Amino acid sequence: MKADLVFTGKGHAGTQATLEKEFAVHKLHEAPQEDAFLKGVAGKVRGIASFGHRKVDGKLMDALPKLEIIANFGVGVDQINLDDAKQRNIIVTNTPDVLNECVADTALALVLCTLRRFPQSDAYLRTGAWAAKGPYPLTTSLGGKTLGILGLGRIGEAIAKRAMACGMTIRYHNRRKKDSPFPYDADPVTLAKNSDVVMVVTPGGAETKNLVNAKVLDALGPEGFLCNIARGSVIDEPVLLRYLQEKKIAGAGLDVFVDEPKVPPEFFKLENAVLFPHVGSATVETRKAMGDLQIENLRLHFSGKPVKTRVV
Ligand code: 8YV
Repeated sequence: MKADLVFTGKGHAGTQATLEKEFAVHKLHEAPQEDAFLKGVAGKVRGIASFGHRKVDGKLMDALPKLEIIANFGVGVDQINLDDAKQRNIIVTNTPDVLNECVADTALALVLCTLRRFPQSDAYLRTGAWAAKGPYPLTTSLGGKTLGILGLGRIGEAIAKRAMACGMTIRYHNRRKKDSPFPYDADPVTLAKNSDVVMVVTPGGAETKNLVNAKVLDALGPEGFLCNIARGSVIDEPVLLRYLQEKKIAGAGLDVFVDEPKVPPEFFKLENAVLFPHVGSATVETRKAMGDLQIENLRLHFSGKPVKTRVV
């Protein structure tokens, strides 16, 4: 007998195809009427495979009283209410580590593109400006600059390694000081003050909401750059937009936004921002590895074994 699973969104095609072969899958995101859908499957669903931004909260958990496990596609689990899961003894898994290198590659690309303005210089050539106006204006080097990592975990360490290869110096802030060779700053404002580029790598969720606010951007200053590979919610987005418009910081490189895939169109007009459509982990290899880990956790759980990467 196949165990019954709910998908919360459209996600990685190969992963979803495998899950559909091995489990009896019910697609919440395709239901014309969520309440009726949930009532129809409530008696049998034992697992959720979470894809995308759909909230998985106590209300959804209570609508599925036989729920045992929520397996997330992704390392970030901010769309899942972990306290609600814990209270109900529901296991939550994620997909850590397999995406570290790819996300760190994207983070370094953001730094390179933001400081060196490579996307803008590509557009300069394509629109004929090189021939018409002469060379692209000079930009600024990575070498000799300080990268302040806000959230030095495994992804942050992989970013540090790459940035050091470009001649950057590393410092960091975490809630707790780590056993790390890099200098520690006690709060985000001090980190921003001591850095040329701040890279946000914290988890999302309530605890980090608007952690990067006007005070942090003031400390970064008009020569400073901000990059975000974490979650849009960590930065006060309207404040960041204003600081970029008014050139109160030098520039920003953003892979994540508050209300994805919607990005405030005012960002599109900025010459001093580089915008990626949340491609941090988006390679064929890494997305397959993430899906394989999500599937493995579900297989292990439903064959009575402990899961591999448990969050709660
Ligand atoms: C993915 C991510 O974009 O792992 C995460 O937390 O943000 C990314 O790797 C996302 O999970 C795909 O839906």
